[in-house]
Amino acid sequence: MKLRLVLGDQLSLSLSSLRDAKPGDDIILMAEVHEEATYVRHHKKKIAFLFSAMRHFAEELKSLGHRVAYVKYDCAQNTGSLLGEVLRLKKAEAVTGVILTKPGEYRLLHDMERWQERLDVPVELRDDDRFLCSTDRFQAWASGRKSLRLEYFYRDMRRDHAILMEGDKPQGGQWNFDQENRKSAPDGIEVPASFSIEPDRITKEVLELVADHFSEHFGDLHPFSLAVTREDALEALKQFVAERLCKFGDYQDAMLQGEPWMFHSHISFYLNCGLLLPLECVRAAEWAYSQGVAPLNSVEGFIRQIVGWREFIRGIYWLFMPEYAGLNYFGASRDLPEFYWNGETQMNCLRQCILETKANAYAHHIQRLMVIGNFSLLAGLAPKQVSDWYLAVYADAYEWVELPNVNGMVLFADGGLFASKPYAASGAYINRMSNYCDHCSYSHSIKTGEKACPFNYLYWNFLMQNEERLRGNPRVSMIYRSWDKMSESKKNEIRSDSRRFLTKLETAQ
Ligand code: FAD
Ligand code: DLZ
Ligand code: SF4
Repeated sequence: MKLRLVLGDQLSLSLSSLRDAKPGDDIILMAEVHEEATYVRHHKKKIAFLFSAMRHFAEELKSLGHRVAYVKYDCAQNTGSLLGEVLRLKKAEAVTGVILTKPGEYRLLHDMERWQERLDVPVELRDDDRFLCSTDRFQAWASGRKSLRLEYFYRDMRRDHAILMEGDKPQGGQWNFDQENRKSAPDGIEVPASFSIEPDRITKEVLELVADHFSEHFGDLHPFSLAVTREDALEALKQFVAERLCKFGDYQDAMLQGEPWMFHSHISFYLNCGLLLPLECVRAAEWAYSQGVAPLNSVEGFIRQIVGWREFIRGIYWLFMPEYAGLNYFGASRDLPEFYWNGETQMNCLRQCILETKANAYAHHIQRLMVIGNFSLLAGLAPKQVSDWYLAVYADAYEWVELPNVNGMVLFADGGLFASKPYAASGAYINRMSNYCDHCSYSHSIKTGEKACPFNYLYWNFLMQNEERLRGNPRVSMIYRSWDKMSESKKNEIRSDSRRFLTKLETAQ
């Protein structure tokens, strides 16, 4: 009898470790364990989502005739670790081998590669083939290239999988419609509600467990309305395609006060734990284009996120780990401000994005990148602290996808392995893409002084502090020409405003 372990983010019937499982022959182990639930202090909603999705998946496996050993978090015999649970089950059953699918995080893979030393039966570690690009394929694509740029990778993926293609040409005559995807949203625009579903009996039980055991963790547990089964995750995808995909492209970068979900898909939770698979989401969007349900700029934009960014980011993670986690190109070292945990800041954009994160365990891409990420970069926050925060607070966060977004895209801690320049921006960008500034006690149009938007002076301060590393970058050098033309008194104001702001940030800790 083989013991097949299924992790919390491996909830797919097509999982490689389940592929040859015959109902009745083997035993499938799923375990809610202290080690995984606390290696960062995950958002309460993230834990509830995963535990409930795991319990529902176990029920589905049982209904297909499989034998499942499911260990609940509060089971008295629970050892608290995955290996502990494998050893315990092995002791109780006549296990002749252990079959695993490689996990999505390096720390756990590193552990599992040593499990053989602790187990006296063969341990088989299979690739996770729920992605469109294997780690070997990415390595081959990357090898010998001077720079790793999404665009070329993305085109190869479109060709490889015949996605939005007409023969060997992209549909619509161009690969990328990003230029058409940068509109701000008018006040009062109607945003269709995100998918939501009432907790069932299993979810209610999990919510109680999380409230009892994880009360110290960040985030609001209630209301809880995420899908926790494949069937409902497919409904969420269907609803996005029918109701929001048509405007996804236009408003992809837009932010509005009180509208956390906008026209995004909200499927990352489901994709990353395996309830949805990437190609089915892509085909659903292609279908919408073919039926005239959504325009090409939306469909291409959405598909680029999935077959482009999502696969590319994963490739980067496995290519550069474990060194990638320790990179710190700018030597940033400031502690994470307390307001990242409670939203208590006068900066309205940050307050909004953090409070929405606390409520939903979700923020959309531009909130993560251009508000919270931009601030983390300009304020020189320590990369490890920033990435631990992102890993904890979002229900879709696993290190393979979180870390390159943080260390590469947001903090440029990798020195530009795949981004050509840091995504640094002043308050003008946030004002252009949102209405947050209308509700802020700072003014985006004032550049220095007490009333000035802190992004304005922190932006120049960041460029000044990191001049040695950035002036030679062809995409930033023009900005330094503006800096060179600035008067000395203006530069001094920027320096002293930044010092005052950053000192206050530190003393508020
Ligand atoms: P949509 O905007 O509707 O996009 C569709 C899908 O494309 C997403 O569900 C996701 O699977 C994929 N996608 C889009 N952008 C990216 C990207 N940059 N990297 C990888 N996949 C992408 N995404 C995660 O899934 N987990 C994370 O932990 C995570 N951390 C992030 C941290 C930072 C600092 C930044 C800037 C981005 C991060 N992202 C992460 C990427 C992106 O913000 C989320 O995938 C997206 O907000 C999820 O919401 P959605 O499903 O509504 O996405
Ligand atoms: C994120 C998470 C949490 C909170 N809890 C569990 C758990 O109790 N049991 C489990 O098998 N997986 C859990 N996970 C997901 C794992 O952390 C994830 O599989 C690894 O980080 C690899 O991506
Ligand atoms: Fe954010 Fe500055 Fe606008 Fe305030 S003024 S909301 S701090 S960008």
